[in-house]
Amino acid sequence: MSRVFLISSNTTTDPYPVYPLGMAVVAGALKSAGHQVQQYDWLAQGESLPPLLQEIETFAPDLLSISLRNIDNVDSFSGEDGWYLRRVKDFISELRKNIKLPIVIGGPALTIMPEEIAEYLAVDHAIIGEGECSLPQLAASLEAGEAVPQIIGRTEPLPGDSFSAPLFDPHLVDYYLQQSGMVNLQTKRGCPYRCSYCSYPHLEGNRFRARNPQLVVDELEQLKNEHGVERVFFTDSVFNDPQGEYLKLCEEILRRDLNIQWSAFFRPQGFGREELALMKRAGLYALELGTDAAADQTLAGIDKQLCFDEILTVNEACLEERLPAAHFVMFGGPDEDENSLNEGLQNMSQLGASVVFAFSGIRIHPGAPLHQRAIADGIVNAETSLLKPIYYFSPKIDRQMMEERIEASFAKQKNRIFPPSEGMKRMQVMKDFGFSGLMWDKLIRFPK
Ligand code: B12
Repeated sequence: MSRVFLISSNTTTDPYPVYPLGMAVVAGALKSAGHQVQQYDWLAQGESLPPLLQEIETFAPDLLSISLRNIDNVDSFSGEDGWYLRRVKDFISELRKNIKLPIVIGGPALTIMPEEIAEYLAVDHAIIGEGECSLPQLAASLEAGEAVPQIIGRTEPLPGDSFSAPLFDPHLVDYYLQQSGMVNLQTKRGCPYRCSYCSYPHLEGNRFRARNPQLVVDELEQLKNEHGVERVFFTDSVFNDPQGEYLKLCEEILRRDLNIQWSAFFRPQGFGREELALMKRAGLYALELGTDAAADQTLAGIDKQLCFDEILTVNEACLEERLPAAHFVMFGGPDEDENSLNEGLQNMSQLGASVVFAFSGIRIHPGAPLHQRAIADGIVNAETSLLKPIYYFSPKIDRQMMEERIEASFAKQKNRIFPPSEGMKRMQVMKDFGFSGLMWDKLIRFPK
């Protein structure tokens, strides 16, 4: 059996430090397959090379696994600072100067553009998609001296109950609890929606694959009892599946009297006060809503398959249940024009006490339908590299005018955030006051 040293290469703290769950999950899978593992988190354990090399030398691994979470920060206002791959490349070339080990890379960022990233980072192997089966398999093949290609394709999507349990490292859990007051867990994979800009169906497949609620609650219980975790974020692409698996999970949490707080991403459609009340009893304390666009015209432009009235209904239910909600909204997407901008800003003002995070332009990810639209609109051509982010901006509106209007409309409101750097500034202020976690939930003042 092999010895695998795992590294999480993510060091961004935007919007807050996020537990390296992908690494923990593949570490769990390797361990179950009989391999020995050690995890190293570049953010928690520091960016200096000597201690890392020391740990690698002591562990004496056969294989080095690097998890790649983000390519960039999907914010059109950021320049080079918001592009993370250069640092990873430099890091890998420094490692190469010191150690002679095969390097394999995986994770969501890699899966978005595997060939281009594998070539740019000059790694030995890159595994697309879920790592639970492929990574232990690679370790075994290399140990047996078998030839393995550089790019390894995806395996069949795992059924929900076969996802590996994350191997939480107690030191890392302590670090993240201290930094952001929470760790994370996945209750299902997949997304059946077709929002034209989004990479989720490509990353996780286009049908929901839910884990057995008992398994999830076992893990939550373990996090609470063994690691003192009181808050988690469920990392599901969409938490509220129309089949209602999410409600079964809440019922199981209640049945086991778990008393843990959690938050998740929701599609703002198909649930109301009844569901919210159940979730709140089960520990839901804040909702991140994938509202995505502000007006019916731009919602249709990204094929969101919902309309603003539905968003408003969900928002009102959240306010009535006194649950903090944040809407993530991108302006400037397909079919944005002056009319939809005006309507969108008017719509945002109807969201009351809830928070709105607005973005300008939409990051084009290869393979997403927006990519084709961007080609048709002359923003990129089929050969343009998307390794460094390129943003879709509707040709029907002037970018500068649009951004000025958003800023003016949001001015002097604590719970309306634009440009995205404004959010980071407010988070920093709150951090300085000793807050941690999502933090945006503290911006909400419910009407009396
Ligand atoms: C949940 C989530 C968030 C939450 C995280 C909350 C929390 N407390 O955990 C929030 C909202 C905070 C967030 C923030 C951001 N996110 Co985010 N996020 C996600 C999401 C939906 C899930 C990630 C996750 O945890 N998955 C669960 C774990 C278990 O899966 P995994 O990491 O993919 O690991 C599996 C495989 O990838 C693989 N694997 C992992 N490592 C390895 C290693 C090897 C060697 C191998 C072989 C395989 C392998 O095996 C694992 C098990 O199957 C993804 C989209 C998605 N559906 O994947 C985006 C995603 C990763 N995020 C993205 C981005 C950009 C960001 C931000 C930079 C945006 C921002 N400015 O706010 C920040 C960065 C946060 C940070 N500090 O890192 C992008 C990255 C794409 C890109 N262009 O870079 C994604 C892909 C979404 C998108 N827009 O397309 N995010």
